[in-house]
Amino acid sequence: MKSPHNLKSLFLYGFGLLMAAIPSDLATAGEKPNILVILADDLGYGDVGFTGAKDIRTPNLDKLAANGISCTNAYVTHAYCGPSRAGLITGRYQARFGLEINLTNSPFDTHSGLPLSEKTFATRLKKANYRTGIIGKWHLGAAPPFHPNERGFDYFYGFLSGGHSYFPSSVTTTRPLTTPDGDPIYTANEGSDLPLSRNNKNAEFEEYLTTALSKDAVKFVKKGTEPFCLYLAYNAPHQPLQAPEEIIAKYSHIEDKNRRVYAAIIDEMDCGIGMIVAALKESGKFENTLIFFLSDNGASMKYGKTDRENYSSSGPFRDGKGSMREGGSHVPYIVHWPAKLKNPGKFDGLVSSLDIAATAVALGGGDTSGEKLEGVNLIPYLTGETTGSPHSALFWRENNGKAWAVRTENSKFLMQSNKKELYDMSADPYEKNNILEQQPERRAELAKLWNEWNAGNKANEYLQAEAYQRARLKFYEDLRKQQLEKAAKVKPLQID
Ligand SMILES: [Ca+2]
Repeated sequence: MKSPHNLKSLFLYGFGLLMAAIPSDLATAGEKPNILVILADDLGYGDVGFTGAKDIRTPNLDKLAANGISCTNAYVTHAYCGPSRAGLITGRYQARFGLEINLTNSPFDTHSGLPLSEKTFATRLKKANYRTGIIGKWHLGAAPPFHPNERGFDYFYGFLSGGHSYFPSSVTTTRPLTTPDGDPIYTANEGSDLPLSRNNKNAEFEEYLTTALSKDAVKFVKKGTEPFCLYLAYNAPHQPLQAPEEIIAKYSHIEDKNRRVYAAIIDEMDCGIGMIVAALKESGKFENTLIFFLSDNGASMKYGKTDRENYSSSGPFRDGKGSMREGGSHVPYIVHWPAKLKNPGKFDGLVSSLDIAATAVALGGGDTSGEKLEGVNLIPYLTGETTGSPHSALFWRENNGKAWAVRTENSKFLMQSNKKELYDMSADPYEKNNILEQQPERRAELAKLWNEWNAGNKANEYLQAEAYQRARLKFYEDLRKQQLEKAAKVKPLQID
């Protein structure tokens, strides 16, 4: 800032300093915004109206995008579920605390969950008297110490595992370990057919899951007058491909049967979001509720192949879930807050899922103790008060660096399947022309940024859920075999 040269500017300068000294939370004293974070699961970049979908209808999301800010260069911190959620909920790169895999869904594994050294944004806001809730998918450890109620959430309705079936009829309380043919079942989604929970108890589950979650969110946002923070983590449109017949019928114009169901799953999520918006309006809370909407990773498709696992679309981007290319982590991202974001539009600076915690904690006057938040309060950027990009660079690292990426506003350098790629993101945002050989200086600059970032990271400390479950089932199988062998050797008992 230049120093003032006359009396008038001195006055303005002094006034500016005074204003700058007032924390943003005091500026809205008594009116802290409600925070609503809506997370979709495996939603493809191109599968909502506001990012270009023509065959899937999302009028409620499109309205939020049109009346809020649609961030066009927004990313999650990992190209698949668990680590992405760990980054989002803590506001810190998950490699800082060694979490680079999907955690086990086992309620008996007290060693696998979001590290207790980390604080969630709910923990931080709860200290500022927010009423906090999570509805939907947790996926950050299923054993008691990691339960959402222990991680800053006053309220929980949903499931602890990485996925869930959509219809109540799929729920079972028996846990088959083999198929009817006797093949062992090793599934990463163990828990997907368990009953839903409300806090620590089994809860009702009587209708299509997305609708049940939306209705519960409606109740949550309507309740009370204190500020709330709700993390609504839909499992939609993650597999399994299940949707109500009457919604699927709305998509008869889609030829592909699977995409028709996929469209219906998204449709039902959009309807739910419409219900929640209506509830916020009815209770007079809509104006001062800051809504984020994004997906936890890109479109679910078989990596490196063109066939799409759930018939989702990454829009213009290459690849999908799991990839270091744009389709893996470049996500639809809305920020909507009528009270403050008065000029709707698009924002093209680099935005991260890490920014949700930073923004919420800054606005809510939340607790900032403990590990440092790595995101940025987006609001000054979105109002235009601050110009430029919230981040100069964003980083990715998978499985101790077997794949990695760094993106600046103009460039991206990545490695996966042992191949490196370099792109000019200004001229080539869809990563079509690898310029690795032509631009060694650009490559060196990006490598330097990534190495500096990575110096603060830890090696992954956890076992991938599927590997963990396979080992666990084998452990029980082996014990069982030993016991059967032992039993076979026991001589018939004779009493006298
Ligand atoms: Ca996901």
